[in-house]
Amino acid sequence: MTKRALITGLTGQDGSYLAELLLSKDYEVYGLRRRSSSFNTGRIDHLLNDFRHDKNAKLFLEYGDLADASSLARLLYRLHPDEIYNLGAQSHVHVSFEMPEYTGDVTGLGSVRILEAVRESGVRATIYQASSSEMFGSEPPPQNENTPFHPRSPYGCAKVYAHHIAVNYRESYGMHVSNGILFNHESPRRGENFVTRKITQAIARIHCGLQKKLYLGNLDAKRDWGYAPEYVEAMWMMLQQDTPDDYVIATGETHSVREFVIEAFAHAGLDWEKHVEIDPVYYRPAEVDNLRGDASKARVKLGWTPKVGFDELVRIMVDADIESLEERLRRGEEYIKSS
Ligand code: NAP
Ligand code: G4F
Repeated sequence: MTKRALITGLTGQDGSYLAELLLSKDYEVYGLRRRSSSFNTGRIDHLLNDFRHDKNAKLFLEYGDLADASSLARLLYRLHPDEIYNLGAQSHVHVSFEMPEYTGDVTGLGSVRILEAVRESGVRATIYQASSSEMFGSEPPPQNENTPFHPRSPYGCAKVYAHHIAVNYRESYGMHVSNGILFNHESPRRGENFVTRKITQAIARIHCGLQKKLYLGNLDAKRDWGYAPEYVEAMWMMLQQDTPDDYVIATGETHSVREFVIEAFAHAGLDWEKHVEIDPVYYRPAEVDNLRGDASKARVKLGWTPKVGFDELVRIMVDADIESLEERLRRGEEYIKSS
């Protein structure tokens, strides 16, 4: 029988790749869409177009919001999904310092609203909660499932709450809820204000003569960066297990922001030192200095291993941004901006 999945955060980076994965497995996919004054479906328009005017459509968008419990409950009663992926969040760490309460509401309480809607409706779904390596904060690497949490941002604190409440619902009500503690994962669909994509988009603009300078914050922070399409496979694998559990998903390698900059500019044949400047506006009140995950448990129990390494990830992102900008310029869509 066709399986039905509900994804919150469908319009984000991970939601779009997960939808592709589930559609390729013949799922019926329902996604939460926030009301917005402008279109927010750019990452999934190619999928929606596939189903335009198709009576056998398998991808559906539903208005709702993680801050609005009644919209979530209504969806659960109506859809009865087999699998729920809670990916929706105010996911930007720096922004969370400016909007701590909102971040706590959506990223933290949003998870308990989903869990309560499942419990109240009696839907027997397996549930994925998007936990984060940001929860480890200042704990030294390598971080695994037994590493204590020491969040360093309102976002990290909200994710710790969401993580613990997921475990609590598993233990209290026997619900099949799994936490994926994912380390940073990137792609050409990464949000434009996360550091990797900010760098690769700027490189494309510099390459095309539209920009001269790129302003960044802390170049010394280290992250364990993987490739997003591989990480959504791990989410799906978690929900196919007989018993729910928590898993770290990571590459096991760490690189500084400076290394990402050097590698990315070199790939485009540019001298980074001529273009990159530091602007303290991008420093955070508290920083997470060094993340490197140990995903042994996922390798053994799920059979999940990452394939795309750091250099390849950088190349994929730089090439995609240059190609996409050149195409837009050919079509005359890009207007000249200088920085
Ligand atoms: P993203 O690109 O920022 O996408 C976030 C999604 O959440 C978007 O679809 C967004 O909708 C939606 N959203 C925001 N506020 C919402 C609200 N109030 N109600 C409903 N939906 C809302 O994030 P991502 O990189 O795909 O990450 C997916 C999840 O994994 C997030 O929970 C993130 O915190 C977590 N995570 C990410 C990483 C990573 O490295 N990418 C690592 C660990 C954990 P709009 O499109 O309308 O903005
Ligand atoms: O790309 P970032 O904004 O990602 P960050 O803070 O690691 O958070 C991402 O990964 C988490 C998993 O660990 C997710 F849970 C979260 O949702 C998000 O996807 O920043 C990476 C590093 C930071 O140390 C930051 O200080 O890059 C440094 N950085 C330096 N200059 C910058 C900049 N970050 C941003 N966004 N913009 C800069 O100009």
